[in-house]
Order: sequence, then C-alpha cells, then structure tokens
Amino acid sequence: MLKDNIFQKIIDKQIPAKIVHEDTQCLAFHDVGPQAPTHVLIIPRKVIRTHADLTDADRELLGHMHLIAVKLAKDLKLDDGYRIVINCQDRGGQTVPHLHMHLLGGRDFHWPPG
Ligand code: DGP
Repeated sequence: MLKDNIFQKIIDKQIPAKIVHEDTQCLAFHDVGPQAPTHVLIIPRKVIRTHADLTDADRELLGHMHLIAVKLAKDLKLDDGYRIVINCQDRGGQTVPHLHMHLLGGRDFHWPPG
C-alpha cells in the first residue's frame, strides 16, 4: 500500500539519508534496507507519485535520471553490470508514493525477478 511520501522529507532534509548525488533535478541516496551490496535510490525533486503518472513533460527528467544512474554505477564501481528497477503501484511492489529508480549491484541478479 502506498503510504506517506517519506522521500519528500529526505528532499527537504527533514530526515537524514546517505546522499551520493544531488542536483537541481534529482537526488540519489542509499536505500535504508539494501537488497544488494550496492542499493541506491534515484528520485526526482518533482513529486511524481508513480511511473504511471509520467507525462511528456518528464522526458528530459527521465533521461537525466538514467544518465545519473550510469554515472553512479561508474562511481560505485559496478563495472560488471547492475540492475535498474522501478516498481509501479501496488501490484508492482511500490511502497513509497514518489517515483524512484533502484540501482542495484554487487551481486548476480536472476530472471524472472519474482
Ligand atoms: P519501493 O518498494 O519500490 O517503493 O521502494 C521503496 C524503497 O525505499 C525501499 O527499498 C526502502 C526504501 N526506503 C523507505 N524508507 C526509506 C527511508 O526513510 N530512507 C531510505 N534511505 N530509504 C527508504
């Protein structure tokens, strides 16, 4: 179930996070419950509740977030590969109602994802 937007509190610096990147459009920080040796979340400053709420206006922002993911993967030495995940709404396993991209690395990932 989608609950409070805890990520807005991280953007507003009301709660701490281990931030690894910050710019005018997005923020990246380590996930509080890592599912891999490296697990970083990349979020837009703009409040977009879910992936399904994206519009044409968000084209540039999404491209930017992907390029930040590439930069972070290099910075965090995920040279052998990594996985990008965006969970969407209840059936997709989304719990925080603020669009976020998971950048996971440091171990093997399998398919199907479960
Ligand atoms: P999702 O299930 O796709 O909505 O992922 C939400 C992720 O957010 C989940 O992996 C745990 C993480 N998370 C939730 N609350 C916090 C928090 O307060 N700080 C940090 N760093 N991560 C959080």
